[in-house]
Amino acid sequence: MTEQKIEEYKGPAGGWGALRSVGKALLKQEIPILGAKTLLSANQPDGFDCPGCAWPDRNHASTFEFCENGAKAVAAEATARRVTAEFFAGQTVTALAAHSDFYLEDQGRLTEPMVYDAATDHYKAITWDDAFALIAKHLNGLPDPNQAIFYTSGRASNEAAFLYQLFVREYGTNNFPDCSNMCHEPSGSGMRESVGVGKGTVTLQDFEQADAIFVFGQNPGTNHPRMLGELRQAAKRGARIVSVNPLRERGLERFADPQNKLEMATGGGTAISTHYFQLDIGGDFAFVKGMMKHLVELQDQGLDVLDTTFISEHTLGFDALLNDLRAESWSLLEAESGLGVAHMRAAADVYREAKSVIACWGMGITQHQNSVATIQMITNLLLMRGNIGRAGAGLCPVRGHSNVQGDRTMGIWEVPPVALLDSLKRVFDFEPPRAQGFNTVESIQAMLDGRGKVFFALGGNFAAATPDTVQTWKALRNCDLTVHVTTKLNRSHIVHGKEALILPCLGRTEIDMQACGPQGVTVEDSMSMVHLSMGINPPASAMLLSEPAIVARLAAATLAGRSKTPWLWMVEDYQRIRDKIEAVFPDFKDFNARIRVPGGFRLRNTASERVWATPSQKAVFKTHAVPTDTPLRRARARKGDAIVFALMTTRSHDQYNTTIYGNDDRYRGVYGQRRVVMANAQDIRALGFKSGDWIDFQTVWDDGQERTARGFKLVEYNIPRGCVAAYYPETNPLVPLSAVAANAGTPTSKCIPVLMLPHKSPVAMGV
Ligand SMILES: Nc1nc2c(c(=O)[nH]1)N[C@H]1C(S)=C(S)[C@@H](COP(=O)(O)OP(=O)(O)OC[C@H]3O[C@@H](n4cnc5c(=O)[nH]c(N)nc54)[C@H](O)[C@@H]3O)O[C@H]1N2
Ligand SMILES: Nc1nc2c(c(=O)[nH]1)N[C@H]1C(S)=C(S)[C@@H](COP(=O)(O)OP(=O)(O)OC[C@H]3O[C@@H](n4cnc5c(=O)[nH]c(N)nc54)[C@H](O)[C@@H]3O)O[C@H]1N2
Ligand SMILES: [Mo]
Repeated sequence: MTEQKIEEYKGPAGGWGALRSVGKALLKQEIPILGAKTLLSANQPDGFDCPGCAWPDRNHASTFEFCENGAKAVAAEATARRVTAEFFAGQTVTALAAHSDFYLEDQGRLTEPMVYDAATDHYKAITWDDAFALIAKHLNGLPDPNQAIFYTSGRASNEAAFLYQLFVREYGTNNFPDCSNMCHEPSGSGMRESVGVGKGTVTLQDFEQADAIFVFGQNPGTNHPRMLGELRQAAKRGARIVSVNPLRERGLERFADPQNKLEMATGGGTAISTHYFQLDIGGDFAFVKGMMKHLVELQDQGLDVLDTTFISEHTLGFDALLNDLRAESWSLLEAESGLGVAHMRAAADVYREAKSVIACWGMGITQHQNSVATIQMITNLLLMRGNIGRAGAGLCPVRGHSNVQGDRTMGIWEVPPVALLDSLKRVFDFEPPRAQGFNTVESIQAMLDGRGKVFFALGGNFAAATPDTVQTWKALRNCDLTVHVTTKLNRSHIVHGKEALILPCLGRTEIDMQACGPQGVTVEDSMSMVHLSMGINPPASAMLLSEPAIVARLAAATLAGRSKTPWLWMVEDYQRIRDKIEAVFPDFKDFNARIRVPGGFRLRNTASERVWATPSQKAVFKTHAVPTDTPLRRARARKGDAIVFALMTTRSHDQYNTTIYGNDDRYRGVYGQRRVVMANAQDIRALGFKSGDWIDFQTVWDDGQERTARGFKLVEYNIPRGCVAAYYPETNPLVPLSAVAANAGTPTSKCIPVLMLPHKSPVAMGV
């Protein structure tokens, strides 16, 4: 572990720091040689798709692109460490529970299926057949299939996800909570209403042609490092890059490409953002509205800043928006964004001076109560100048997990489209359930009040990733059975139901051998490119099964005698699964042929062709008032403006969601620790604290429940007053279950009203 210190990071993002960090990760996982070979196969035509993130790669066929994030994710999977039955024999689950999340994952790859034995409080080995029989017994014993809940994390391949949704629907429910519910759900909801597709409209080629790129609430230096390559190229050819973020993220300021000899030799790097707007947490809605108001003012003065031809040919709802913007008060927009009108005008001027504009966004936009409306404001902004459906322009929600978009395409969706259900019925000859299922938050509520009895997870770490930790743990413990398909040990296996199973699976880097030979799987990236992924490493253990095989064998065991689907035959050769995918989804025509082309193919995106798949067949301008009844405002009205802070719960540089690689957040200058709170120096003083003091967080909510997270060290940081930042998942106990985005249900993890009180009890372990 590194020494604890706070020290401003002055270098560029990327560069030597990134190379050194990867070297350390490989050493830590004890895989210097295999690891290096594995790294070189990421995102290569004959290699595996990088499990790091959903950012696309250049044709999936270019020379190796170095990525610190990807390298760490690959190293974590290719680790030489193993968690065996002996490991579990050595510790009770109660003893395991006392360890940190970091410790649990750090033990290495799971090697065989395990079942919880309540008599001894140990996990012990179980055969695959017995494990499937146990799950089948529980599922078939439920009076109503809607009492079973099937979670998905976004790493599952298209093939695994397709079989999974088919199995669950043949079983009889649409209870498909997934990580997307906590992530880009609002992007899908907002864009579908506005432009008829729930996916980004741009490709990497658009990044080569954009004159301006806006990055709202996203930290690519840490979470999508390869995106910095595109931003760097854009900056070099003179495109303007505008960052909108309460924090000055290093990767958005300066980046050195580890593959560029000159930048590496000089330590210089390339300046990324030409403009940086440090607004208040949650201020984006008002900020974008202000940008649009400025454009309308200019147009009203006789300047030709709007694309009136596009607006009249392609859109509806503009007049209502126009009237709303004209009537909007600048002072309200200033108060809500935290920035002066001059800033909103300056950002709008960059926007209008650019012929083609891309708008990117991440969790800083989606994890808010008002996120759907904010995404629709960003969409309005682009529509005003026809910046959707032409070269160099468009919407770019930057997805997280490497196949989270593909999983949704395959039907992992608690609100299933009618067309999907009809196709499933036609192709597989069964009656799919039509009722809407539970999303992530609804699943937790259902498990809490006894409506959910069996919880099954295809990947992920539900206990640590979800909000309201105390409630969520109660919910999981309330289940009759919890099952996790997983690569590594994590909190969700320790916080378990009355009966519990851990089912270890192959990772994406590993060779997947089935009856007809080694199999590849497919994934869809954030720009709708679908391509093949082939593992290259020998499996971490001979007893691992692939995710498609686990789902197929479970389906065969559970649906024996009532399913017409040839489950076991389909997994002998994944081309058979892909043929069925093609039969269900018309966009996957010639699927098996098209993925043989290096780089794969792009799924049709109607909005990018200016075909609007909305009920009116037009793109729709959505008008929304500035929200004034927000949890933050209510909390401040109750407790006082000066003491209620807006807390964002965010990622450090050394973690992948709930997987903690280490305790450094290099670009933010935080080393050797995670229990810190980044706060404005004036706020620290005004509260009577000094930098380095310890505080406890307490959520200000109105349901009478106390939510606290104890023991965070105050760090002076360049962040607007009234705003603070701390790391997730440690802060998840603070996020109330009922704090969700309107029309999307996403936990509002970027804006929790909190008090910071003097620290009382010893630093908490765990979560
Ligand atoms: N290394 C690494 N890579 C990852 C992940 C990881 O954990 N580690 N996670 C993956 C996943 S699943 C996802 S979804 C993505 C997440 O990638 P991001 O979308 O970048 O998510 P966060 O790190 O949570 O950070 C969000 C950014 O939003 C800013 N922000 C917070 N509140 C606001 C606000 O109100 N307005 C604005 N404008 N900005 C705000 C924060 O300062 C931060 O820069 O990354 C993926 N890639
Ligand atoms: N407070 C707060 N909460 C948040 C967020 C936030 O910003 N703030 N972000 C939210 C977001 S954007 C997301 S996407 C969710 C993430 O939620 P999840 O997707 O549920 O969580 P992860 O941490 O990505 O899951 C990591 C686990 O996946 C397993 N795993 C890794 N690879 C594989 C594989 O190939 N197959 C299988 N079966 N398992 C594998 C490993 O056991 C590992 O422990 O968290 C959300 N929660
Ligand atoms: Mo995510």
